[in-house]
Amino acid sequence: MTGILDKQLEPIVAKVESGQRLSLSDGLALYASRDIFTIGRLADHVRRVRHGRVAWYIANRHINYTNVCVLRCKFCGFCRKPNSEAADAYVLAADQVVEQAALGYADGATEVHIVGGLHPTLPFAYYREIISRIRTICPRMAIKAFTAVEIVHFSRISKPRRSIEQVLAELKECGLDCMPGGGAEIFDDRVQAEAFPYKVGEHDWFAVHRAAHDLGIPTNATMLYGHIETSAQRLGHLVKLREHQDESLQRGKGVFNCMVPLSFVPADNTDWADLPGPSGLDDLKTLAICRLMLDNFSHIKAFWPIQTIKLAQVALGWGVDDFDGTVVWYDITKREGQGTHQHLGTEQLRRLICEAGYEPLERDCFYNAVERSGTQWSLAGR
Ligand code: V47
Repeated sequence: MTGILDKQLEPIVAKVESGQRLSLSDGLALYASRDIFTIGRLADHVRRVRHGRVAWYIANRHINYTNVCVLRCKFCGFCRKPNSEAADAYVLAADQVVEQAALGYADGATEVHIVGGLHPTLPFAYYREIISRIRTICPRMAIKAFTAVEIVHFSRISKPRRSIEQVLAELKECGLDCMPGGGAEIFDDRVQAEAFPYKVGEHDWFAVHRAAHDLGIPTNATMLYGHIETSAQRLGHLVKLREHQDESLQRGKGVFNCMVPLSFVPADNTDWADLPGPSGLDDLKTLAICRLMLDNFSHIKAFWPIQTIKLAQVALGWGVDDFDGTVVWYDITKREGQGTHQHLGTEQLRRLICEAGYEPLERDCFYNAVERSGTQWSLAGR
């Protein structure tokens, strides 16, 4: 690569070009550098080697079954206290969850993404029921559900109490296909004590993902960045994910399908309402650094309700290969002016990807190419 303005980046560029793994201190040098265009071009180089000009997108539907949560995470504007008087606290009945999934299925969604708060009284039977009924009514739709934090909660509230492995095995038996990456936040004790002291930390998060991978359930990974954490803490987080992925790849069952960096969105009703979120440049740099550090992850996702549509478009040139998704309804974060209805049609997604200079390719939950005609779809070549 020519035209590197920051000479400190030259050895890092050489390492990436020769396929060598970057160290945590290489990551720190990338964060410290103001030569963001070299970082972007380098991440784009790695992305092109893996995916050419293809940008994946998915027809999916999110369902957030409750915003009632026993946790109090500083960044979270979604949760409502148990027994809260808040008019907008809600719990969807199993029928409502299944109905929303069925609407998505009829509309051609290939994946449903189900997560919610840690509700104090919903029994484990509720979660089993929604997965089993969706499996029966929507046989071809992938069910991606429950973060590691919810899985630990289910293990604690189930009667008789179940281990993490038992919870996952039962949910898999009911029809769970895949798990999202939420709840990871930042793997650092100091940040956890300050920002999410009551949530499970890295030990349990990894224990759940290890157990899922051993059962052949693929999962995603996330990092919530741009609040109180340092660059070194972000990089520590990425290195831990990379090490876990090495182990999972070696065991040869389930792995992390993709990395979803989540840009902190200050939310009105929280302690952190006045904390500034990361700048657009920090977003791009972080997405690029995820691509460069996570050399054993196939996919880096821009989730547009969090990254914004325009940044997700630009991010396709900064290491991102996955522009997720049709979404339809999302309650966890709301950027200015957005309500819970957060929807892009598949034609809009294709247009946005083309406008950014990439080739749109629809995928299913497992990154198989999808051929679509309206609401009808099949896997390419099958
Ligand atoms: O775990 C909460 C984050 C996550 C805020 O796996 C916030 O494909 C920014 O994990 N600002 C849930 N982020 C969402 C999530 C996710 C989303 C899309 C796709 C996938 C996937 C996973 O949202 C939480 C937390 O880290 N979050 N509050 C906030 N104010």
